Amino acid sequence: MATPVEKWVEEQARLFEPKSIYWCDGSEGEARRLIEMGMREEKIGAHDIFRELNQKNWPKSYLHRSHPTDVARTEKLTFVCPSEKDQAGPNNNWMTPKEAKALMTKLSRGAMRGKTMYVLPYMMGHPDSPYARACIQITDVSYVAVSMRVMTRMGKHVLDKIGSRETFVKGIHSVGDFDPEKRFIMHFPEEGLVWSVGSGYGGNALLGKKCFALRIASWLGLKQGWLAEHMVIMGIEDLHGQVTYITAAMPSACGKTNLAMLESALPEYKVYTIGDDIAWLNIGPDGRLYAINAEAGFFGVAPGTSMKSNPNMVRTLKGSNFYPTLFTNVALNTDTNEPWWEGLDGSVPEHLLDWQGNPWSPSMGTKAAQPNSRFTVSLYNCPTLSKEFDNPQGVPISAIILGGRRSRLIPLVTEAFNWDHGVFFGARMGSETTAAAAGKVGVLRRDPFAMLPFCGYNMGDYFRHWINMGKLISRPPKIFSMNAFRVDENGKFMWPGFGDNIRVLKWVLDRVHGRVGARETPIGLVPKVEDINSYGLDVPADDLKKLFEFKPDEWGPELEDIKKFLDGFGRHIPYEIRQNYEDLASRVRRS
Ligand code: OXD
Ligand code: MN
Repeated sequence: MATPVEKWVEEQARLFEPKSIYWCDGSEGEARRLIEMGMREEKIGAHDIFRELNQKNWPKSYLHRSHPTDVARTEKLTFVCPSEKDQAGPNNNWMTPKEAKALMTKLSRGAMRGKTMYVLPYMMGHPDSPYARACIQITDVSYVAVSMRVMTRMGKHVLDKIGSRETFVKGIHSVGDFDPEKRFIMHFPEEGLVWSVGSGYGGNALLGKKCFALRIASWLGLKQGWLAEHMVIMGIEDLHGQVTYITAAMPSACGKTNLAMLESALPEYKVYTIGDDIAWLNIGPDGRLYAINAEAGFFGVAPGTSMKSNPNMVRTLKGSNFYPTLFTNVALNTDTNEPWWEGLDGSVPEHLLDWQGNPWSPSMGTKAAQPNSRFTVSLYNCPTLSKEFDNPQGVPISAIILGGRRSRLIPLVTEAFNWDHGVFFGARMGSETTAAAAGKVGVLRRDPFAMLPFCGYNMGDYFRHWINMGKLISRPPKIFSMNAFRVDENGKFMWPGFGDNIRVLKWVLDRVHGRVGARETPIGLVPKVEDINSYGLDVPADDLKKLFEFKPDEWGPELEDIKKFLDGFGRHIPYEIRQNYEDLASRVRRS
């Protein structure tokens, strides 16, 4: 008798009408076959799906060029569709589930004619973890099938795990004809279903990632008492040999991946990577907060990645891979058949094709690599991978860092007075925009907990959920805000960032373990300058002081803006957040 998964797949096949159905087993041989097919049989426009790159310098690496209109997440076309609009909140686009399904059915009918429908059984989280989820995605493009194999734990074992259960997570994906007018990413949280048509871009097409592990999972977390967060997970070994685990939330393209695998500027400190994008946080048997990485790969921004900014990522990409590594929309050095992007080490190669495959030279004034060009690479290839990565229980979290890109105002690091104050830090978080999402670059956007594009329900209720979680965790992590992007009067960054960020993390650890005091300001606790390890640091003493400066006049407009933003959630904003706002406003007034 057909299993629930088989029945569901047959139902999809009746709608999409593919020429064949291929069930992926997640094996290495299969990934090779899919890549071969992508190099020979499938195309997007004029381009093959995959092009083999220089295997000597970039083992198992392939280039993928997307449809030119399909280069980033499209938030305007992303909908969360619970039964009631109020459940989705002002932070999400919403349609009734009935309307959304009718639209998607229309767009999906016959959309795989002449194509293969790939069936991908995969886990988010380690298969033995009590927190992991078994999922099935269908797709009509080998690029997505291979990417999912890198980014998740894919294999036949998932089918055994689901067995006769009806409750697996469902993902329906078709690239359609890439028409942006017919592109929609729909979420049905009540059914654990994502339905995405018209885009092959990672955030829209690898449905285990943003769509399930953040939007749908955050909804599940609300119902079940856990948190699905847009966070790095890392361990930091201090000079005493003690490893402390932290998570950090930052909006897209704010250096989150660099932080996750930072090469420490302080030789007695070492960083171990567990994840760079998605943390699932559950209260463990001992009442502490435990984090697992829902993913098994990195889907990182290529431009700016270099031996200076992130040497461990360059090592990850160039390492001898077990899994394939995919480069999407980077430029190509035609002399050496190597990938290239702005910011990579060395000089600009002489003969380059841009991300769309056209001859390129610096005089053209355009970027050779698409600014949101990406790499997809296995975490198992990462030299700093923590030995706890595969621990099904996850790691206990001692600190949560909330970061962002703010040229003024926000100190390099600030500790919250308590959990609720920390949740307020998260609620008022903002960042200047980058190229990771379609839209204007460089404007301030409030992005609470870096979850605005990813929270699958009303964000006011999300703040309430965070406040409530604090009451349930017996030893809650300390909460900090961080901003490595403050500039001086001349617009120059005052903090070197990258490997020097370990100095900030060291202070965080010192606070967690009660080793140093702090200076109280109206916005929270900041370091005493002498407690920041400045051995070998190239920052003038005056700038160091300025990095922790609180300027009351700058906070007037900021407070107004925060109020306007929070008011948008109306009665959903918890009392504790309003109170923290009032307290901050009165401390600023008195200062
Ligand atoms: C990502 C994002 O791709 O946040 O991780 O946009
Ligand atoms: Mn992200």
